[in-house]
Amino acid sequence: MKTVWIATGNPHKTEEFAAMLGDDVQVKTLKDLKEEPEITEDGTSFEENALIKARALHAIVHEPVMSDDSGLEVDALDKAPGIYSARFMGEDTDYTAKNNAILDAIKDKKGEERSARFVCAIAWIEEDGTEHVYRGTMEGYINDSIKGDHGFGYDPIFYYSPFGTTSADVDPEVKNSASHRHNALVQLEKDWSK
Ligand code: ITT
Repeated sequence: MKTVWIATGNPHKTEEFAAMLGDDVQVKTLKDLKEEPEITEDGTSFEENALIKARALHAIVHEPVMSDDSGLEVDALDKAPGIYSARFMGEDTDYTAKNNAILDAIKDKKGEERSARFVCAIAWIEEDGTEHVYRGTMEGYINDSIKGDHGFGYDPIFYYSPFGTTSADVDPEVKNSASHRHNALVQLEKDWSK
């Protein structure tokens, strides 16, 4: 059975990769290493950070590696939190506080002024070191309140028009069929199955 490593500690991401790669691929993550490497995400773009994570793991396992760097861009906040989405207000701050801070920061903005998007860069490094990077987005708005119990992170404040509600307020399969991660994975899948 083929093994693909995912350079992540985030179980939500691992689940989406595993579903896309199918049953004949064994998925391993940073959690399967004897010791997790310290990875400093000091790139200036989602793509750079995705490559930093994938290269760090590829240097250890020398097998195919994939990684995901993602986040929320709020246009009224100059695209913040962007690549700092996980670190915004501190890694250990809960998402109710982070989401409320964003709602508060743009409370005077209306309609189109509340535009935002989820962005996902996925890196794939083949066993021989060949590198690929893909970008997927999901365009929406910041809702006027927290809504929904599914998903993770910023889903409860991300209004997606085709859903008519937030990405936390629909079943995970529904979100995953339209998400930024899905849109990047679809591109990877085309090259993967070549
Ligand atoms: P790894 O680096 O270990 O993969 P991470 O969660 O730290 O996991 P990132 O550095 O890529 O990942 O940060 C992404 C953050 O962006 C994530 O923690 C969420 O806050 C947000 N985010 C990304 N995708 C999201 C989604 O589908 N729904 C809601 N929030 C999302």
